[in-house]
Amino acid sequence: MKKIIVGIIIFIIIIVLICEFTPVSEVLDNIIYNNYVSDNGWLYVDGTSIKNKRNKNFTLKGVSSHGLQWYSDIITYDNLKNLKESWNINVFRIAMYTSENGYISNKEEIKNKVIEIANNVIDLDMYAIIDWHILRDNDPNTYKEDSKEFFNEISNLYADKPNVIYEICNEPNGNSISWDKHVKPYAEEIIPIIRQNSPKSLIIVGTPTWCQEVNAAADNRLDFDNILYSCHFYAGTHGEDLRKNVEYALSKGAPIIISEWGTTDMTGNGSIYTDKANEWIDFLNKNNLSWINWSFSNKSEGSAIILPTYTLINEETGLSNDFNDYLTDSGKYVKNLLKK
Ligand code: IDC
Repeated sequence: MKKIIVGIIIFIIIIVLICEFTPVSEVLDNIIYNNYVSDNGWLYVDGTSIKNKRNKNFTLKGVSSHGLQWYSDIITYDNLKNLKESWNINVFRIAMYTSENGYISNKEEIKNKVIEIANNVIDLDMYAIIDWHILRDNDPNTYKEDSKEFFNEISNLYADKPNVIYEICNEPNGNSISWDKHVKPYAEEIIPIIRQNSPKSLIIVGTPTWCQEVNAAADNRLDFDNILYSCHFYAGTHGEDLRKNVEYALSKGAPIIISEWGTTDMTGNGSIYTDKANEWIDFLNKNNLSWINWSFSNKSEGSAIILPTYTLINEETGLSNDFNDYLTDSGKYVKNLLKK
């Protein structure tokens, strides 16, 4: 009896201490509900915020795959479960490159990888972003017909899954590619196809100049609900100017998501910029922006989360099979952010 009373008192003290720092409703919410799809359901956009099915603000935080054509082997069910349990991610982004030997040149195999990973993410009760990862192909209209076909099939497959979020063009880029003339018209064709199958799904739309022109999107918004415009940054390259663009977009009422960011410069390689990344993270926290880090891969490059020495056959070699034992500087930094 005595033990129970002491236990209750300690519990109350802990709750009171937590409440000192966070609004009570938020604390209660975190105790009662989980941070995953079962308790948050279909997400929707309200003003510039993402909200859950209980109409509370919701933040997606997680990591992105590298190109599926190169680094999909390590995206196993066990590793995704590990990311959920030891990193607290609630979203995993599936980066399906269109060019560079990606989807366009190997449709069936790459599509099957997307489906396999998405199914695992869904089984694990997390959100999955299916990313049509344009990059070297500059203009989302380059493979527009393929995009229509792909999103029609995928949104039909996942029509009743609140887990799945569609990102319809990673990073439009190139001097001649503009929001008004290229990206917006493309989005106006793709969004209705997805929504016809899955009316409530969240859709992320990339902005020109590798997702830096959120201001252009904010000045000429899409006429659909539940759209997020994406901003991407690499801490070593992008700073105050890009944050100003985001602030401008938010001030105009455009909802923003950081669907990709890296701790390095924009090449994805080299050392990590901790101080500059910290400035960004403060900014994201202040504005309650959702983010996804690049990349969950073991490629030998600074932005990769895992060292190249990690492989899946370690059980046979007697070495650890837990990727947490092979984190790069970037991996350690990002894990720490997610654990907070
Ligand atoms: C980079 C990868 C690199 C790969 C290259 C292919 O890190 O290993 O060789 O793509 O083109 C982006 C892109 C993302 C880039 C990343 C780093 O969305 O695909 O990945 N980056 O350059 N935008 C800004 C940076």
